[in-house]
Amino acid sequence: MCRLPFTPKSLISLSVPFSPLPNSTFMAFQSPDYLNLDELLTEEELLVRQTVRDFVDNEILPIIEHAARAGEFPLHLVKKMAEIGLFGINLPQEYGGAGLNNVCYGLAMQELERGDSGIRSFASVQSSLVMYPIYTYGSEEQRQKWLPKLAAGEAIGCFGLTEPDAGSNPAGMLTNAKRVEGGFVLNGAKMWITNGTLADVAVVWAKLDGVVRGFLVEKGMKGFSAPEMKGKHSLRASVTSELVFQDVFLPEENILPGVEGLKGPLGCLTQARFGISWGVVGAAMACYDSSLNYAKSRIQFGKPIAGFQLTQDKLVFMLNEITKAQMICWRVAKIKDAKTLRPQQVSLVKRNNCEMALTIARMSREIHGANGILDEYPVMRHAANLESVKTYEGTHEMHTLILGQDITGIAAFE
Ligand code: TGC
Ligand code: FAD
Repeated sequence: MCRLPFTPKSLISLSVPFSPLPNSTFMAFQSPDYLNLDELLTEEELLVRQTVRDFVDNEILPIIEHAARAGEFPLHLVKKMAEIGLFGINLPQEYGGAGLNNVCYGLAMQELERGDSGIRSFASVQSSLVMYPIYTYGSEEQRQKWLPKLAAGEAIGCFGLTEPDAGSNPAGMLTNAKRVEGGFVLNGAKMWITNGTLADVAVVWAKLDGVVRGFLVEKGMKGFSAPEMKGKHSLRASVTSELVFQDVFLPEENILPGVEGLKGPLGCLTQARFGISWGVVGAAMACYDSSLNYAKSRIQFGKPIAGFQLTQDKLVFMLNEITKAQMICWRVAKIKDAKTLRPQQVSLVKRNNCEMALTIARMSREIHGANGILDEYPVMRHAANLESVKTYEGTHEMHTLILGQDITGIAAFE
């Protein structure tokens, strides 16, 4: 049964462990829609967006600055996100997903990231990087064991691809598995893994006889640890971890049987990059909304700064870029729903939209002047977060090279 949409009222009564900040961003959010793009959305899609928008207003915005300042992921949100169906939105209902289309998935990510990139990251990883590979490459037993729990927020997952010496080039990974009686022994380390310390199950990519394979590593397995990485200035409300494997024994049933080679993890990245492309539009919208309100109320030289041509130039640039980003997101979702999407098309949107959102966040900080560095406004948090979002799931340069290869036929990675 599809749980989206929920009744927003039911959420208002839920308690929050962080005390809410009096936040100027709490002014009712005005979603920019200059070209009436809402006319392209179905009633169901609009309802999903409104549902997640209400969730962000009621549950995320009141506590997010505290969480980011404390450097803590607000764990109490996991069950609530599950209650409104945010995990596995576009996966089949038989395993606990919401069975909705990719426009719904994108709009949900957009709204979540209007709240915070770290919260969207949690949902992206759970849905696209953990539930997706278990659904797509897993055995029926693996699906039954993990998908309903992950959808319900009763289990948390993470995705381990990046290593200390293999970031943009995952083919260079050193983590390896060896066959032993009854299963495999895993050795190696992963780094920069979202949700790692929290995870009950880690989807880990390692070489078996020189070929990349996916393994399910479970919390508590002997020889497996997941220390949290500290000291981030970005995505502070998200847990980022190392994964360390020292002779970890994995039973035979913990290998993902349905895929071999780098196309396994890269196929998951296509799903997550799609969600990110929408997500960053939400962060950009938050910055634009705050900038417009601020510019209209901040008086200098006897008039609102919104009345200066240089400020208007910035605001128009923001609106223009957001409008283009909304349009390419919608189009890519339609191609994805038609099942004709090529990964390179996702690279175009991820590359464009991350760059767009980061530029807008920086510009928004300028419009807010000194106030822009305060956590009374969301812009510095978004700007800092977007530095990570532009880097993970393939850096801007990697997506340039993917597209360069696609249009010229010549690879320029090496
Ligand atoms: P290459 O030879 O190009 O490809 C190997 C095989 O994979 C296929 N393939 C894809 N399949 C599905 N989706 C994609 N996006 C695909 N890209 C490639 C390809 O057709 C081939 O298949 P086959 O059948 O011929 O074997 O591989 P390469 O080693 O040359 O690598 C290419 C490159 C550099 C583009 C790739 O390695 C890459 O994308 N690097 C960037 C690494 C990256 O994005 N890492 C992300 C880590 S996870 C993360 O950041 C999560 S953050 C989560 C959060 O908090 O939100
Ligand atoms: P490098 O690959 O070392 O690149 C450094 C610089 O060199 C970049 O600018 C890059 O574009 C450039 N460069 C590299 N190669 C080339 C080339 N051939 N041509 C031109 N320029 C090049 N990974 C996971 O597996 N799971 C996760 O859950 C996860 N979560 C993350 C969360 C956060 C907060 C962050 C910051 C990262 C996360 N990552 C995760 C890792 C992320 O995917 C990598 O950081 C990213 O792929 C880049 O790798 P790197 O940092 O090693 O940079």
